[in-house]
Amino acid sequence: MASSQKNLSDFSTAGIQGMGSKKIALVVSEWNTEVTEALYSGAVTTLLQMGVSRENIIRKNVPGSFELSLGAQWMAADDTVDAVICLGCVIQGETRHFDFICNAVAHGITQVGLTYNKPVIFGVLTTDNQKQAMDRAGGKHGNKGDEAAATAVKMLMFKN
Ligand code: DLZ
Repeated sequence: MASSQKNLSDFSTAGIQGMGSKKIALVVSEWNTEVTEALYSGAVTTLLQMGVSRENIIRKNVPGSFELSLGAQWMAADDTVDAVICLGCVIQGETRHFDFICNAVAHGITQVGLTYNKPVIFGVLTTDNQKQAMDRAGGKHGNKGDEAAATAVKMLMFKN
């Protein structure tokens, strides 16, 4: 289903418990900051709503989405971190850079989760333009940051 047909901020919190002791790392890309700051804001709000303590939410920035995988790996290697949320926004340009970055970050983030056996969440928007991104960063299609945070929590519930 396309994200235009599902509001990204529409999810159930039923049955969520035990998040007070969980430590969540957010790795945030500095490219397209208007979008990634909105994703970050949504993710933090959702984590707090789901019972994660403010002091257990940590943030690290990386220069661009390509660096999210390594940033996530450094966070996942910390035994005190229970889950990592990667937030980025890759917007289609005139060159094939878009494809290389999207493929690399999707593959890299997947690998980190499997290697460290903990949730490493793909909160990365891959859009044709800025408007599509803003529509998914708190706009008419909700907020990918909210969805990424809820996904991290649901995966932690699955594991426990
Ligand atoms: C170079 C680049 C380009 C063209 N576009 C984006 C983008 O839309 N979103 C993003 O997060 N990063 C972009 N980058 C930067 C790369 O992710 C990376 O930081 C640089 O290529 C340096 O490795």
